[in-house]
Amino acid sequence: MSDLEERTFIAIKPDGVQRGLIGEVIKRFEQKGFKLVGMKMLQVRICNQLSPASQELLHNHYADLSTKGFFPSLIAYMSSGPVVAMVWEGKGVVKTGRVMLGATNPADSAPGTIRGDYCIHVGKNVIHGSDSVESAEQEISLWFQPSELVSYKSCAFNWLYE
Ligand code: DAT
Ligand code: MG
Repeated sequence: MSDLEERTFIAIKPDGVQRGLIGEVIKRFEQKGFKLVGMKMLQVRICNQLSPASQELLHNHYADLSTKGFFPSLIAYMSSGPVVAMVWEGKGVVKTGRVMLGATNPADSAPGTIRGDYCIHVGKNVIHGSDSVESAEQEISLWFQPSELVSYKSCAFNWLYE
């Protein structure tokens, strides 16, 4: 796979959706030049067999944090409303995406980053982004079926890359 086809998993968390930040987040990634290749809105409902996603999804997604004291509240927060799950593609999108998000704790996030500009508390930090190419691949396969992702050449490609 070409390095221009690197992909990351970005999710607007329930607070980001409720606070009307979906468009702002998409705008920032679009205007940077990254390409949207998958997107869906879903609510992870705990203890609801009929839901499109289950508690298991969040437990897998945050498996590395399962021993942390804040884990139960993190799962409750992430399932408290709809999230917008997206896959963005482009050269260096994983690392650059993390820079665009800002530090995990908004108190430490630089102004100009999404968390730096739009939130205050670590428990309501608006957005998720994969922290490595490997975790991006794992998270994308957790949240999306291969058939839900698209491949296409952006008409802006030649104006973004050389
Ligand atoms: P990030 O989301 O920047 O990758 P992470 O993977 O370490 O950060 O943690 C995942 C989420 O868990 C984070 O976005 C918010 C929550 N979280 C992390 N540390 C926390 C803490 N000390 N208290 C409360 N929530 C925390
Ligand atoms: Mg993380």
